[in-house]
Amino acid sequence: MTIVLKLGGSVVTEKEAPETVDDAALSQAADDIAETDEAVVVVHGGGSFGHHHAAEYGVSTTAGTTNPAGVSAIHGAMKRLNDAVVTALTEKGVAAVPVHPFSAASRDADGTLDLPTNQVRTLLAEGFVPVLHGDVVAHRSEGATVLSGDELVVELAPAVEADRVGVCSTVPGVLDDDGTVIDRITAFDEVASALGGSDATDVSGGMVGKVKALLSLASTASVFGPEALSAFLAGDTPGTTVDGGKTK
Ligand code: IP8
Repeated sequence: MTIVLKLGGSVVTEKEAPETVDDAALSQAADDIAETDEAVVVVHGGGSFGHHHAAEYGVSTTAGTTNPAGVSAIHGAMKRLNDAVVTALTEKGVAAVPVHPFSAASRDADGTLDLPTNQVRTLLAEGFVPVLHGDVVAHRSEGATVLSGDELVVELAPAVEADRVGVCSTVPGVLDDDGTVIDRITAFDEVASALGGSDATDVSGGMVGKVKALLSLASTASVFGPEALSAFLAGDTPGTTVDGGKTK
C-alpha cells in the first residue's frame, strides 16, 4: 500500500506569523506518520514560509519572476520549512529524506509541469519516506513560478501508483455554506458556490485549487483535519472524499 500525504502549510506552520513552525502540530503529525507501516510520500505546503515571500515578489502559479532574489527567497524559505518537517519526522523514527522540486521540475510556456519522479520511486522502494514541498519552478517565458503542494500530489500519486491520497488541512474537510463537512465531491460544479478563498495569504488557490486538483486524480482522495490524520493513515476515509470518477 502506497500513500501520498499532503500536510497543509497551515497545519504545520502558524500561517499569520512569517516563517514560524507550529511545533506542536508538526510533532503530532510526525507521531501519526511514525505509526504507519505503509509506504508514504509526504508533501507539505508553504504556510507562512513560502506564501508571503511569493506574494512579496508577485509570484503565483501563473505569474512568474525573473528576479533571482525572489526565487532564492521563496525556495530558501521552503527549504527551511522542509528541514523542519524532515527533522520532526526523523526524531520520531521515520526514514524521512528531503526532495526539493526546484532542483528538478520545470514548466512549459503553457504551464504544463514536468516533474521527474524516478528518484521518489527509488527512494520509496529503498524504504525511505521522501518529503517534498511546494516550491518555485523554472517556467518557460515566465521566469519562475510557484509550484503548489497540491500540484505535486497530482503528479506523484500516479507516478508512485498511490493506493490512497490524503490531504491534511486545518479544517475537518471541504465545508459547505453552513460550515458542514461535505461527505463526497464528484464534480467541481457541485461545490463551486460553497468554496470561498483562503483566509490567509495563499498564492495557489486555497481549497478551490485543492478540490480541482484532487478531482483530476485516478485515485480517490480524502480531505480531513489534523485530528483525523491518524485515522486516515490507519485506513479510514475521514472528512471529504473527492472522487473525480477516474478511480482505477
Ligand atoms: O502551500 C505553495 O505550496 P502550497 C508553496 O501547497 C509556495 O500551495 C512556495 C508558496
